Amino acid sequence: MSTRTLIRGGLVVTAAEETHADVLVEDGRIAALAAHGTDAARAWTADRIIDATGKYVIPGGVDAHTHMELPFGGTAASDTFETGTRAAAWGGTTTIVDFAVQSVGTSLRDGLDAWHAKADGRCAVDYGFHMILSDVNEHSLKEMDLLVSEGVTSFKLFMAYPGVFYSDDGRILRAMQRASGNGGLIMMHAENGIAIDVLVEQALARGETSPRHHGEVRRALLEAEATHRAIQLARVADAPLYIVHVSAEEAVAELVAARDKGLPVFGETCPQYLFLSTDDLAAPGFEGAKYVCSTPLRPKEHQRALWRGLRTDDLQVVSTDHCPFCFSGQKELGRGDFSKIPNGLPGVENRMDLLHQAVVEGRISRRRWIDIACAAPARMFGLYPKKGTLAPGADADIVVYDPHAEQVLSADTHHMNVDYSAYEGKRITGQVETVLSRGTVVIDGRAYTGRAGHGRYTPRGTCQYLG
Ligand code: DUC
Ligand code: ZN
Ligand code: ZN
Ligand code: ZN
Repeated sequence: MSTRTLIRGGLVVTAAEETHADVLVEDGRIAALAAHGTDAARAWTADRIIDATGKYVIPGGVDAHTHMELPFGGTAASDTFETGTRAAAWGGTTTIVDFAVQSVGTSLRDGLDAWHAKADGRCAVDYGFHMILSDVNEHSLKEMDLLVSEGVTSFKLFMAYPGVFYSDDGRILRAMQRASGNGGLIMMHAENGIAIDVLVEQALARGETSPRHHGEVRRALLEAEATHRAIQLARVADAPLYIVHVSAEEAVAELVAARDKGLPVFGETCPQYLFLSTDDLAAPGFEGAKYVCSTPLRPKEHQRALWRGLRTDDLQVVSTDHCPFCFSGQKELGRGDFSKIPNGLPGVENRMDLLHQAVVEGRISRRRWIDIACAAPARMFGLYPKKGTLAPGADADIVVYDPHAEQVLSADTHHMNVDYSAYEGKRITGQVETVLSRGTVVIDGRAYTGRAGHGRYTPRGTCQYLG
């Protein structure tokens, strides 16, 4: 049975253009777009008509960096694939790319199977996987080729977290060389973890145990140094490189320098680095634990370089690094020792709104909003144009966005499974009204109408930024 939905009268915004157009959806895909009011559009019939007059019609968000259920520091991220993807839908994100984890001593296959077991049949929106490499060896290097051919085309390595996820320079180089040959994209957590661990030990010995010291020991210079080193290793391996969660101005400068040389180096930042700062980390008592993530929040002055990088396309993607831990019982594990606070912030539900707020404030254009939140992540990770745009043949992942609605972000009203909001009390102009995932209405005028298991695993192609 064919079902047709017509989204009528809105301003269609993609990364490439803005047009007053009607969008016809058939069998889960976009069948056609036609200028609003034209004979072609008027002739369309549909089972359901969604009136988008005065609203934006935008592609569903693509959040290319989430950690549902991630085991970390003796606990696990509090959003499951079910709760986290539902929250994503509420926030206008219709695709996530989460990180499957290879544990030390196990294969990539085991890690990937384990993450499929967590996610399959539970997600509200579509999902793909990157693979975290924790144990680079002959076997796992060979497995990378297989994963690329199966649609897991990107691999995260850590220069931080010695003893957990960490890879030394030799292992990093080998993985980059492999990626150079098989079309994979290396994603780097660029912080010098060996040096940071020394500073952690020294800080704790001085009795500096509160959350703000997390930000102090994870020095911006050590993010910049690791970023620089990762770029040089990628040059030696002749491999493209994507730096995740860039937070320091000095790291942006490394990216700019590499890109000015024409190197295939890409960068991502996250809303927490654009909107929050060490002021939040230094909140009274133990409240700052809510803002402990790595890379850490930086002094406000760094934000200018991040916004500039987004405008100049030296940073291409904004994703959330969504990795929530409840304050009660989880963040509290680090009372008296900041190094035991599980690292991560909630945000999968807030990204589209926070970036729209940046449009309202004149920091980025409306089309750039859609680029950094939808189109660029889809291109970066081989999902475009199925995801990330509105065009005939694309999946009908569509958000009707009310640019005039006023909302206040709060844990009282959010849908993420976490007991605080990193943006508590923040006023946002703009709100998601209706969301379609492959043509199915999953948010209907601020009501959830989706279901666990609607979301499908989505294998990916290789990075579409490369020639
Ligand atoms: N950073 C975080 O904040 N959380 C999970 C892993 C990471 O690299
Ligand atoms: Zn119109
Ligand atoms: Zn990371
Ligand atoms: Zn992460």
